Amino acid sequence: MKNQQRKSRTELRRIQLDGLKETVKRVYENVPFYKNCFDRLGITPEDISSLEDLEKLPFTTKEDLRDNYPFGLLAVPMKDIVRLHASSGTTGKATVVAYTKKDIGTWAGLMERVLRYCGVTESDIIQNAYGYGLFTGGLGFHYGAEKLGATVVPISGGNTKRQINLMQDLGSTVLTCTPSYALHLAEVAGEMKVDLKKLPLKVGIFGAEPWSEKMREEIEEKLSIKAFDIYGLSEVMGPGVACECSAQEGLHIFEDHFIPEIIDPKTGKTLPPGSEGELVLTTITKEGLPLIRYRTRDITSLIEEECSCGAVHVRMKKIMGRSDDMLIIRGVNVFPSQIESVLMTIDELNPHYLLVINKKGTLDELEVWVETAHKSGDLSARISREIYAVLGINVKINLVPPKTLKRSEGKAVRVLNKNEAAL
Ligand code: DLL
Repeated sequence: MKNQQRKSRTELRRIQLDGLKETVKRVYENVPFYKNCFDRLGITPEDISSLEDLEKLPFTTKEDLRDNYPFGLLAVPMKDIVRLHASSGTTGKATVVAYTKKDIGTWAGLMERVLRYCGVTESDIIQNAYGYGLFTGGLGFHYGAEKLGATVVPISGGNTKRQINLMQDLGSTVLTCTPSYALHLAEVAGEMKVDLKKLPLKVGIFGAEPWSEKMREEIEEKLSIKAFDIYGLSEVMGPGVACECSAQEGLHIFEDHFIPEIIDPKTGKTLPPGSEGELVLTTITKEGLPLIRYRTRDITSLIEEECSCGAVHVRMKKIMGRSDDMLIIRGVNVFPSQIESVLMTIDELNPHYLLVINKKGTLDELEVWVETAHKSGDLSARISREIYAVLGINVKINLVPPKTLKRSEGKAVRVLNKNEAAL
């Protein structure tokens, strides 16, 4: 087994090198932006003769995509593009991503693989509650489900009561949506007196936003399912860049299509194996919008050891958050998902929270708004103690009645920066 895996990794590295060389040549010849970047660094495609040479190549950032909006980074003529998507872009202009027919086929193949990793078969009925439209979640899952031969219910996000009625009527066995929406569905089912545990639902595939292990437990308990984590981003493909296998000890990055690296987000230097840092991805099979060393801003680390599932693809740890979502509270770096982990250990709380940043003098103060059925001063003190014990920061707790905080149908908004809101 060990030998076999080593052989497969050698084979994988060969596939990666071929794909890398081809991609570098493709962008050099077809994308003026890359030609200019390479020329400035004095590199030509011939300089790439091993995977280690990847480090010589320039990074691509979201800024670069914005500067070349909408079609400046395409490596094929527009007539070869069959589909466009766009990433939401909460700040500034959205970015547009484009796919050739072959890219759509590759993506569907990756999503079929995701579904198989999560134990989904052609006999399953997949209720796809990711948003359909410019967001990649809905159509990404849709095409993968059809390629697998499962039955897909293209309900999209929202319409929560209808989701629950259909789930009962059709007997959906798989739910795909953001983890925050899965919790909202469970809550509304409760109001409708529908016992989700009695339904045939057995698997959920959740992603598009950070979610803690505690949130997984909560979802698995409330919906009586096994919950898998899926990762992806529009620029690189959409969902289907990485996903958990049955072992659920990290997400396998599909290395036959993407080469991962971990860098120090401040210096841009590649970090030693196992270090935590920013995930950088290079696409090696894409035609329409190939990207060299794309800086995802997502913080994780790679797990180099072999996985018990037998797959050769390297794993990454669950994404804690994005470097641009990281809060710095009195010098301590905190991701919203770390606060979520603490909140979800406290039985009296509902799994709905909002972090509010306030400037007090020159220092940032963090308020944690969280829902609870029982409002008591003692509880606030306890939560704040637990957060201090785990994260070493003092926060102000604001307990609010159930159903006060806004529910999400897609990606949840977890942080409100009052300093920015006031500008
Ligand atoms: O969210 C693609 C997707 C759809 C992934 C459905 C999974 C399921 P974007 O809208 O471009 O694409 O957002 C990408 O979302 O850089 C991460 O910051 C975050 N993200 C995606 N999946 C996860 C995850 C889709 N499993 C951005 N855990 C990424 C944590 C995630 N963050």
